[in-house]
Amino acid sequence: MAEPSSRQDADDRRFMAAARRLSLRHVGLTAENPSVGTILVQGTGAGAEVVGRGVTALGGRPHSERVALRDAGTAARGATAYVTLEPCAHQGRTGPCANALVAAGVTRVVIGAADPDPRVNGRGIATLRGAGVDVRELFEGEDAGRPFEGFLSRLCRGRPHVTLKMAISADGAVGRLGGDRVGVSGPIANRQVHLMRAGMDAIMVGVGTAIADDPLLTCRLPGLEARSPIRIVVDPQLRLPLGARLVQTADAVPTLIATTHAADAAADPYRKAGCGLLPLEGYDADHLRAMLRFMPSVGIQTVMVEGGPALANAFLWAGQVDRIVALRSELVIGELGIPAPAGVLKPQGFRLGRSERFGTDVWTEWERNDACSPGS
Ligand code: AOF
Ligand code: ZN
Repeated sequence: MAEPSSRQDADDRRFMAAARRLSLRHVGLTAENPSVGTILVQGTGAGAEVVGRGVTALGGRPHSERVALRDAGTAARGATAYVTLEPCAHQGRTGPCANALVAAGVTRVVIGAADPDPRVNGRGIATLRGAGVDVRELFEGEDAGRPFEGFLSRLCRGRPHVTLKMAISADGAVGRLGGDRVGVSGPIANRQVHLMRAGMDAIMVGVGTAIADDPLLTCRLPGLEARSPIRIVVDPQLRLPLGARLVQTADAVPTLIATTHAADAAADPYRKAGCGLLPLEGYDADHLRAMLRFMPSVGIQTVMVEGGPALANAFLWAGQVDRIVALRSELVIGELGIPAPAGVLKPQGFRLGRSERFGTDVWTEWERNDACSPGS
């Protein structure tokens, strides 16, 4: 394979970035399948023309390549395909995408990430190369695997991708003891949190937070209400009141309770109210890991842990956090402040990722050092 010229390299990065943006449209809406983007381009440089676009369809099928090929029709012949994940090589409900690209006459394929699915895992690339297609593996960039990090985590670690989000006051607190709920972060940052919720399969809180705050944990952005993720309350001893808003709205928004009493009669009233029960053997690191390993079987590949500090600490201790989102506000809570976990204030084993300002709050992301790689 020849090294790409600098003109070609610039085209490749430009169109891969475009394919990645396109793939974001269906994040969280393709079931266990990753949301992939494909862009078909004729020509290069100033003469480059996009002739087809595709994103993995709602529910996960058809795959993005097929959507893009259909969009392009005969214009796919001689085109370059930019695909954010290695085209598949297996006979699923539709034929392999690698073969479909070859059959359509695509002559060059630029791939944004390897597919660790054992049915693919390099076979898509081998099929393309075997048919004489020029393949470039462009497995780089901060965000290469981000649109399908849940899928990568399921395959590489056998558990969902876990984001721990905590809002922290200027004096290092996450709330106030006793009294009323304090809004640590402001309205602009809170809307970003709702947007993040919309892209998650599940959102999780500990029972202490569920009792203290009586939260709804839904996405309440106009037009995105239907994107509320599954809500999970970690409640080993079933302390969540049946009158809690989470239980009361379980018919409308899927709600799971992770408890050691999942199979007991004590869980029946929750079941009757529409909650699902997740088996949890206990509250130590091994039990949390086992709970997470169970989640992909119920369609959960991404989880946001929203607190409180006890659950956050349990996840950090168990080494089950992939991204920390620390939201620092200017609020001062004072002496009744509940201290933020040290592992969130000074993350160990994480590197600094994105940082943004929303209103007066600073949103900082930390990425696990040994994150699942899109190139493996
Ligand atoms: C692609 N393009 O847009 C996506 C792919 O059950 P199936 O047959 O739909 O296959 C699911 C697997 O296909 C999934 O685990 C992942 O490896 C790949 N997803 N592949 O060529 C796509 N979404
Ligand atoms: Zn495919």
